[in-house]
Amino acid sequence: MGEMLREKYVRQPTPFCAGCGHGIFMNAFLHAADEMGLDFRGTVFVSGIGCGAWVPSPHFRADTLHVTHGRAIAFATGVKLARPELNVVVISGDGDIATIGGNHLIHAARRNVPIKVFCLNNLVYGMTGGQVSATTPQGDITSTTPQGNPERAFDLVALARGAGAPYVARFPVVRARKLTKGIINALRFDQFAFMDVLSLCPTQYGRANRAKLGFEGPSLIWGMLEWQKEVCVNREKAGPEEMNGKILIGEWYAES
Ligand SMILES: Cc1ncc(C[n+]2csc(CCOP(=O)(O)OP(=O)(O)O)c2C)c(N)n1
Repeated sequence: MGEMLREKYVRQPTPFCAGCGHGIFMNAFLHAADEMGLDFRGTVFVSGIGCGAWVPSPHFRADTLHVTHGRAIAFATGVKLARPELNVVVISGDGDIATIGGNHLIHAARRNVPIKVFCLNNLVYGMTGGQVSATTPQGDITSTTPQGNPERAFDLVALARGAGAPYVARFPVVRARKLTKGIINALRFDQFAFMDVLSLCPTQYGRANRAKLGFEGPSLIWGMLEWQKEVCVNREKAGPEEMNGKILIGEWYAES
């Protein structure tokens, strides 16, 4: 992160592991905020518990609410109801937003609560030891599924769209410029906006799945970034054959 951005928006050094995708998201978010002139004094950031929840709180020089695991969207809804003039932005992990807190996500989408939700999806519960999450792909190894996850994973874009979210996006951290532009679009959107941010957890998910998924290269982190590039395809450019077995990225606006 540039010196200028750090001085302007960040209070203290972050605790993220080397190669953590949440750090890449944080950098993209602050670039987006600076580019669009997001008013940090008129914005409240809400997060639950987990490594992803640490992105805004205690780091951002803004009002931040660090709340119970799984309840970030519920608190954010309360803030928006009480102070509708504030921008309310939720930044938290996939465990927080889509697993223990999944019910709040679908109802906020259904109600079209005008808040912005960024789900930092690293496919596991990173902070507490790499347990299986509702977004862990079937067959992948975690500390609680050492022989492979027997369950299907949520497709968070399909879930949020199905629940009625008028703006849904998905971007991987390896595509930092696309991610930054998407963050600007989400923050400018005047209704409920949801982004599935494909983050990376080298420490928990990466080490456990290195052999299975072939994270090759000079380092594990390099291998994971290359893997993101390979599996993600732009929803607007890909033909039906290119989409097979891939993760679609881009933006989905509901027909109004
Ligand atoms: C009610 C409750 N259940 C469980 C926990 C323990 N806990 C803290 S963070 C966390 C998982 C975090 O995973 P995620 O939200 O995906 O964030 P990450 O650390 O991967 O960024 C769990 C299970 C808790 N703090 N509170």
